[in-house]
Amino acid sequence: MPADADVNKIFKSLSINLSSYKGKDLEVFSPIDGSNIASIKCDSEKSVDKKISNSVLAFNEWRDVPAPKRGELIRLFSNELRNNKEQLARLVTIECGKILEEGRGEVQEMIDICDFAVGLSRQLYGLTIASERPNHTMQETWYPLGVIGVISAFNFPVAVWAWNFALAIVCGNSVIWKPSEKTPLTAIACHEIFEKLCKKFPAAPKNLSSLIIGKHEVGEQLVNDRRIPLISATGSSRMGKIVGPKVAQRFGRSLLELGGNNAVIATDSANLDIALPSILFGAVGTAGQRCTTTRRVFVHKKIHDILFSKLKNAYESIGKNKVGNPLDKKTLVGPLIDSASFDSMQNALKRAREEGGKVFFGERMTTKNLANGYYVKPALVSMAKQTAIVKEETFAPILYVIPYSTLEQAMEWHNAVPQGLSSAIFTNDLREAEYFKKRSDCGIANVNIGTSGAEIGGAFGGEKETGGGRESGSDSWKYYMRRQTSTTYHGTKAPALAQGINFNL
Ligand code: UN1
Repeated sequence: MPADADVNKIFKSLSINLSSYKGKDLEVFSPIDGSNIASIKCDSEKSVDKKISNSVLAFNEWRDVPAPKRGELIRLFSNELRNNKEQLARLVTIECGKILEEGRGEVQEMIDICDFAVGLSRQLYGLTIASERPNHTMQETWYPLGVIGVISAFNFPVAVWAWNFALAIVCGNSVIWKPSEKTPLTAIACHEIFEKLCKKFPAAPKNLSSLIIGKHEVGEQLVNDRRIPLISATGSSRMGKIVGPKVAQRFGRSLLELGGNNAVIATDSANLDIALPSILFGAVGTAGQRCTTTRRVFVHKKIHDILFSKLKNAYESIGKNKVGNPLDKKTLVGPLIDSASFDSMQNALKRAREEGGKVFFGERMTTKNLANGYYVKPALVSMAKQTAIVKEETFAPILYVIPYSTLEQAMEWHNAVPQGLSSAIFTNDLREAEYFKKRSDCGIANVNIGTSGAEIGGAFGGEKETGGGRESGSDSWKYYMRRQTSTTYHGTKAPALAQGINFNL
């Protein structure tokens, strides 16, 4: 079926009428075959402004709805996601090109964070703190923040939004979402499913969720608007370097989840049956377009040749049989998002060769009937050392493999990149594992598990140019609330002053 007919069928089965979104501003293409799947209207400066005002009104009502009731709305939303998992997964695949199995994983990630948020809605705990003064009660309470702006990227078009959305909503906020201009359709689908639900949920105010479609200008408008106390943005470090300071300038908060240049260290005690599949999924899964993708492997020189030859065999067979239409069951690697992404991959491989690397595979493949899709054989690059190109994040399936002699040296190379998102060690040696966790400068440090595919229960994010934000599980919900300390006096005489200060007439 042509991709646009497939998209129309999905929206029909979701009972979503796309007509109010149709327009001439934004052409949406499927990376599967480069075909045009929709023409969409963009928001104007005026309509964005109106949506922000409406979102403030929604917040003013929603903040007073009891948190467990807010959780009930998210529980109903997760039911809708469960019921429509297959259609949504297919839409994710058609719009961003990841294989259907990973499209399903993405929808599952939304369901999981909704479940987490439902439980959280009864656990937004504060503290009671011992006061130094008699008859004083000191408390710390969390209150909702306001309108939360979410800017999401094409590679996880709905899951990362859901991490922010589900938590922000149970915390009592309203949300404005600006999805990537490459993936507006999945955003429209999720937003509309939520909208329909809100209409049947009397406690939900109008415009609890708002969607803004457009290019970077509309994103910038959100970033600069003082009515939005938190901007949560996912994308490149280049984007984060613009967003972070702009939000800070108006004393807003930002939650940034930016680039990664994630590495694996394979020590001489590594179990290769564990290391090999983990490195492969991390490096070629989602066609190398995850922020957690494995981009560098430091291999102990004793096992370098054997691991490299196993990797090479695996890459060869993936390149031969497993790259293709992401809707086909046997495919493991779908297309790159677009031609610009292909060009940046080829450019990186050229630089890798110039810097002394030996490049295997990485070339474009033409796939029957999909001539306008950018399909590549994932590239494997043997490097003697970590050169300049290895330190850059190229958002494509390129894996640099570098031998090392001591773990200290590998650790130093590991940390010598601007980004600090995810990392992993493969070892059977407890001391090496603990040393690695202590020294890795990343937000995520795994042992005998690859760099990508984190569960929602942990806090997700990283240090340095990854932006420092933490989304999803653990106590990330605190980003979406403001903390208030309150001391109450319940004595009968004039209250004592703190620090024992006397101030008597
Ligand atoms: C991203 O690429 O922006 O850990 C998010 C993972 C996924 C999320 C990736 N759960 O790979």
